[in-house]
Amino acid sequence: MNTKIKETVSQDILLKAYNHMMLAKAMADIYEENRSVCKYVHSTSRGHEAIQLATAYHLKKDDWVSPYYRDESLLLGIGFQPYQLMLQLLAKADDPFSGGRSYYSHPSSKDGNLPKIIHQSSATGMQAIPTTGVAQGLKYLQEFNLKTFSENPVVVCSLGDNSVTEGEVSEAFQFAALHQLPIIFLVQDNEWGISVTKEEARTADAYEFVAGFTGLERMRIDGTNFAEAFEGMEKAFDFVRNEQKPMVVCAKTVLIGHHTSGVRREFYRDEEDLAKHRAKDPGDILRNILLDEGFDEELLKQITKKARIEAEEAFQKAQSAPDPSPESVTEHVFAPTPVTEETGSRVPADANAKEKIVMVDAAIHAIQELMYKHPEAVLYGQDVGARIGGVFRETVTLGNKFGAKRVFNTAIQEAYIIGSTVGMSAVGLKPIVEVQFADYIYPGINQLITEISKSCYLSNGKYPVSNIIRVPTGAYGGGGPYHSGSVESIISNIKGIKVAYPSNAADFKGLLKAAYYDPNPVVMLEHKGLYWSKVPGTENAKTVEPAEDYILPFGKANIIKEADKTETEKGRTLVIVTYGMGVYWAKEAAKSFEGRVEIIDLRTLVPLDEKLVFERVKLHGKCLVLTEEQLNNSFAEAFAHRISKNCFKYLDLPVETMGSLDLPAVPINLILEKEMLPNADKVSEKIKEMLSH
Ligand SMILES: Cc1ncc(C[n+]2csc(CCOP(=O)(O)OP(=O)(O)O)c2C)c(N)n1
Ligand SMILES: [Mg+2]
Repeated sequence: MNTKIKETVSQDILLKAYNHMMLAKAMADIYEENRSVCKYVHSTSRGHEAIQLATAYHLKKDDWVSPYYRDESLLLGIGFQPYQLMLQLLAKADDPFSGGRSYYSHPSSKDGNLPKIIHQSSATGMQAIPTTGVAQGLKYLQEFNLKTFSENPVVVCSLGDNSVTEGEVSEAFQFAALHQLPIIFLVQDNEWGISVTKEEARTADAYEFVAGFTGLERMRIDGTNFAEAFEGMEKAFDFVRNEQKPMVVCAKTVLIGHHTSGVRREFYRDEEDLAKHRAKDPGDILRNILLDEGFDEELLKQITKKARIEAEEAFQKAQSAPDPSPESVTEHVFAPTPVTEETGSRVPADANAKEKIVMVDAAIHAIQELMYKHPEAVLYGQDVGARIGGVFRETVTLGNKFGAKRVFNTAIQEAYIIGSTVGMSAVGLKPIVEVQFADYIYPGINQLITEISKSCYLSNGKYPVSNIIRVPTGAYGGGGPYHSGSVESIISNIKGIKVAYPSNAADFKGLLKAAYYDPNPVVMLEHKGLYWSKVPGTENAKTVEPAEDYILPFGKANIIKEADKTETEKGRTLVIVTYGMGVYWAKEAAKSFEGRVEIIDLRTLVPLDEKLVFERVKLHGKCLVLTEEQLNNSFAEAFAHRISKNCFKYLDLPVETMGSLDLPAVPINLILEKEMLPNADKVSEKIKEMLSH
């Protein structure tokens, strides 16, 4: 008898684990025996069962967990039924996680009785930042008493050994350590990353690797021995739950199954390696523990038999479950927003409000009003804190007003800044974050595409990510190649993200309010040249400040300047469709063509007010789409094509486009910059050419 085990792990738990292990094994066997039925790629947990169950049994309903794609045992352990998991295996309509959209063991759950699970992508390591964002959010909820928990919640982020070498994982470790977040990073180390060996991938395992992250506790566990793993995880959970501090648990496991159903072990593993791994089968180890504990061999046989029957029945039932309907394919790209109408006072009646404000102040005032009203609003990014209030002073005064817990600086970690909003949003907070320059959004684009944009769709509507990502953008006179770029084509090409591009203070304030109440992710592109109307010709970016209640829905373009009706009737007018700085170039250029130019400011690029644009293009028969971006393969070109297709019969000319020269960057020299970018004169030339047809 192993008294040590008896003291710490009850026999009930040992038996429960054996049941679950046999169930996981039976499921894996059945999938292998039915490869033609299980046609979608899947991984199983064979070899990893012990550490996964040991983790699962410590998770409580207020906890959060991000299971890895190999974590089916963890899912069984927290209470999902084989039938539910198999619905995802076979991509059926009732798959509780994704409605038949994602792979096996890619869960997301809001079930009130179980630990919560945010959307899980397949990108190895990329879950570390969103999951750390959950821990960041839970800490904030508790600090501000926005939610009370009977026990401190714990977050678990499950990772494979090979995913730890991804750069983003270090951003998560860094943030969790620095802010002392209640998270366990569970690394399941089977020493393989598909066919890449540990020798090819790393100089140290996760335990050694994290030694330099001061404040990140660490522990090693034999993840194949359930009793040891249970004891270890008990310590880890106790520590994180009570101390509210982060920890890395490095659990050694073996890989007994295939990497996936498609990438099979015999492709890259020899018998010697397989035998070494099989010798530590967690099922066999637990069986021996149970026999040591005095359990009857016959009982263990019965458990195995029962598990097989249960798994077979679930598999039969799952096969006959209905497939998703074809129409469901377009559901849940976005969650519905409550903001659909322009409401409130854009131009308040009182005299004081008559003074015009610059766009950057509209941003600050809008955020301030929101933060006073909503304690769940949090603002963070590089240099946005009280000390400087943003390198463009675009958050100035906010740090002092709301304190360092609600407005704070981060390290230079664009992936973390953007990706953490997934977790913050999941726990009910509203993160407003900032990337310092559009040119530096690229390290964060992975999170935007891989995690944020797909979360609502692949969780079948359960986890839309509600955030605002502020991105100062565009050229403003000698800013140079890494501080003048535009990114709207890249951002608006990501499905599942909304994109605003305001051109003046009033629009900015109204759109920021709409973004706040929108349950979906929003990128606010904020032109640096318009922030203070310092660039000549942009004075009209200043407006009277709308009242606090003013809100401007996305997807409503604005006719900034109308053409003369009589000129239009004669077929002598054109419409310029533009946004951001383009609005001011167009306005200036239009001055030389009195009554003959209409200007539409799109205000948001996603959603896009195609209806208004098509209507006006049909009326004028001539259209120029004007952008600051390099033109080839741009948003502007794509939109011009859609305008052509929809308005073809009404056009006098092909839809024209104008943008920057197709160069890799905006050069710093002012002469070169001017040569590259559009301006009012260039637009004027274009108008002349188009109107002369
Ligand atoms: C970002 C990313 N790159 C590559 C892949 C393809 N891929 C899937 S699993 C895997 C190996 C992961 O190894 P590890 O994290 O150790 O997990 P294990 O399969 O060993 O449990 C790779 C490279 C991916 N899913 N995501
Ligand atoms: Mg591995």
